[in-house]
Amino acid sequence: MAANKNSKSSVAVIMGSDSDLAIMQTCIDTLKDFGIQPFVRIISAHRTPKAAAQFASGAAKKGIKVIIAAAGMAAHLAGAIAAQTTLPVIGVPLAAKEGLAGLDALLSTVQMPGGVPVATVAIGKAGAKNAAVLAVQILALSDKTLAGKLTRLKASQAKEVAKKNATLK
Ligand code: RP5
Repeated sequence: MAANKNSKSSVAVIMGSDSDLAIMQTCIDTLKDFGIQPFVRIISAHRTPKAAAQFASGAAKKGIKVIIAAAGMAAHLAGAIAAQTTLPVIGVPLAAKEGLAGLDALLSTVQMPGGVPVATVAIGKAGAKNAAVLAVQILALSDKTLAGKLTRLKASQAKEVAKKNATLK
């Protein structure tokens, strides 16, 4: 898997199961496109609750600035992490094989009680990509190089749409 042992990563990407990796690879690859090597781990709120609490409470000390947490089904991972840290947490709801097409995970991730936010993105691949871009946007507030890369991403997306539009008859 794309995990690395670099404890200096500014972004952590954690997921509830290896079955989430196929989708979350998009998130990892997008971060790498911005030059960010994420700290990647499989941690489950339900199957490894102690590891989840330990990771969340120690993340800031490791130098992590943003945590992306993805899970399917009763997706409590992002919320459980947010409960233990003041770092921004981005939740990615996933459509698990035995789940309810991701709607179960979406509601479990987004419906946090007041005072414990999880910035929740869309279900699946688009959400996985947006989680990475949102993490970069947070980091770019104090990083001009990342801010420049974001500006270039927006410009290339606009160019892409214009190109598609131009091919319409
Ligand atoms: C969640 O349960 C995981 O995030 C995964 O999306 C789902 C199913 O996990 P597996 O049974 O495939 O390991 O905790």
